[in-house]
Amino acid sequence: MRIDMGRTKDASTALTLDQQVDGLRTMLEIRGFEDECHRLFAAGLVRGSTHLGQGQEAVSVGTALALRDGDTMTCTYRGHAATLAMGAPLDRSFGEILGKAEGLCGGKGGSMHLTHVESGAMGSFAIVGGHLPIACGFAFASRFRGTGEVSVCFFGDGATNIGAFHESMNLASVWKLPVVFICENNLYGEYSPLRSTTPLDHLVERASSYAMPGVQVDGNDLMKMHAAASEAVSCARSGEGPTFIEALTYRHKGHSRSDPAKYRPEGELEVWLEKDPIEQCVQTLLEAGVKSERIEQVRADAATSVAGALERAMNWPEPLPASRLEHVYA
Ligand SMILES: Cc1ncc(C[n+]2csc(CCOP(=O)(O)OP(=O)(O)O)c2C)c(N)n1
Ligand SMILES: [Mg+2]
Repeated sequence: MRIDMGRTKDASTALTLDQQVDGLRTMLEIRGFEDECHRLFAAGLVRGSTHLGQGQEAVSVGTALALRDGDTMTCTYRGHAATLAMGAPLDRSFGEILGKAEGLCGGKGGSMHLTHVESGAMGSFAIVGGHLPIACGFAFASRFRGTGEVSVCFFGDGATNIGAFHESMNLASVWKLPVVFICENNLYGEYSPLRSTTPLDHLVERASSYAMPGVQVDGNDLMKMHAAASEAVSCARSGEGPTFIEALTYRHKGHSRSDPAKYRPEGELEVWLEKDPIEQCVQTLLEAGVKSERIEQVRADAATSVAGALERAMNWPEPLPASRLEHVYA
């Protein structure tokens, strides 16, 4: 489903095979990172909570492949994939989750607040919808400075019922801000199915209220996700204003660490496991002529880099007690 609002040009660019293989490697590293997070939490090595997004990796990775240096990204507490896809280092991300001083935020933010400004990952936000106005702010700053940077904002289906979502969509459209709103529709907000909280089957329809182009895309397909994001990013960069992307996807695990996801109908998870973005990408690459040995090497490389990063992070020292009042507001 598409809402064009007068936009007719297809400004998307296709990924080369090498870029697709790189995308696969990043998705594998993110999956490995999150599987390890699950294990670390279960082992009691981490304080706080965590919101895993196994199954949603192609949304972040496909989008990040459409960005360039200087572009900014804001995301939610389910933000490991988005932050790593932008280029945050694996070891310092593990360090953050483990509360180490070398962590991305000095170990003070934890799983819900991964931030790596150097790669444009401007923050993970735990208040649902709270970062959409901030994404508009980054877009406004880019336009004001004339630097051509694009602001990309990831949020969930549940966030589209929050006031800040509507205010941000409205303002971005009126001011034609260079922002791309990417809704990761994983069918649930916490334990509630989408239709029990939202009167729409297709969230992309929300775009039309704000005279904004919108597109619904298979968020489990790396190449389709990249095509949708690259078109939206290119339009934003050339002054055509914002786009709303509804990426259809699914989280394999429950809402957070403590949720066994018993509310899901029987068989639903299995249907989505068949549409796993990683295995779908592998299949596409094999059909495009990439040798299976190369794929196996990428899998092995990703596993090695995740294991190495975790080992380094585990060996880092705990923060010094004196650092507890640094970087906090009194
Ligand atoms: C303003 C606000 N209200 C309620 C919550 C509690 N809460 C945390 S996650 C969540 C569900 C959000 O669902 P969705 O936007 O679909 O994102 P998902 O968790 O599926 O990625 C809620 C209601 C919150 N963090 N912030
Ligand atoms: Mg959701």
